[in-house]
Amino acid sequence: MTRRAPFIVVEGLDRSGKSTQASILCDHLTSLGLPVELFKFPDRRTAIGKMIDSYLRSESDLDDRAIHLLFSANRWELASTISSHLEKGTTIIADRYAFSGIAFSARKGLSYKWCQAPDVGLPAPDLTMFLDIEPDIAQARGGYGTERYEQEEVQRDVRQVFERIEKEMTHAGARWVKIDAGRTQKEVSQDVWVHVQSILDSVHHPVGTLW
Ligand code: T5A
Ligand code: NA
Repeated sequence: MTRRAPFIVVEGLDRSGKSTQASILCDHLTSLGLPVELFKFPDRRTAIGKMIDSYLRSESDLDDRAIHLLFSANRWELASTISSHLEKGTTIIADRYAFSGIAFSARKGLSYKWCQAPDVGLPAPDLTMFLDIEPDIAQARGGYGTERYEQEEVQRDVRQVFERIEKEMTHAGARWVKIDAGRTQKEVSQDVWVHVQSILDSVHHPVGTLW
């Protein structure tokens, strides 16, 4: 039987370097001959993703609950693809996941439990790496400020919700690590690799589910 592959999530505040690190990790695993697929949430290419993209670029407005459900639906669109890849031995890296969904919606005042509900049953990651950064350092990086949530005070609130998520996930036995993302790309990617290596051989059947 093919060994089930790990599901790795990279989370963090805006401009913490998630896409950069997810892609370095993907290249590293590929160079070792391991099959790997990179997913990015939101996936702006699907019909639902196009609505999300328009909302994020402030080209359209949506009720807070409606946009929350769209972000979740955008993950459900890919849920069975993720599970079947994992079962066939392909490692999945997700650049953001359901944790971003809770963090960005709960900061608007929606209840934490309500925010969790639509993602119940999604494939659960084997490892979540939270790239932590001071919002003012993130702001100094390229491109900040062009999209809806890219404001320092929003990011500070979001960071607080992520702290609650970390506590709850850790309490529930999930593997959640916080990485200081305010350092150089190389320092961060070295830490990422240490954490990934630590789970590569300890992934069990079947794929778990949130929450
Ligand atoms: N959202 C998302 C929700 O509200 N609900 C949800 O359910 C989900 C999934 C879009 C927004 O959607 C919200 C959260 C977001 O506000 P997105 O498409 O992931 O999410 O946003 P992006 O704009 O693509 O990505 P980010 O802004 O979050 O950036 P990354 O991926 O964290 O950072 P990255 O790697 O692109 O790097 C940013 C810049 O910094 C440089 C890079 O070269 C780049 O210029 N950089 C570094 N500079 C110095 N030192 C380092 N170590 C660096 N690493 C990268
Ligand atoms: Na990104």
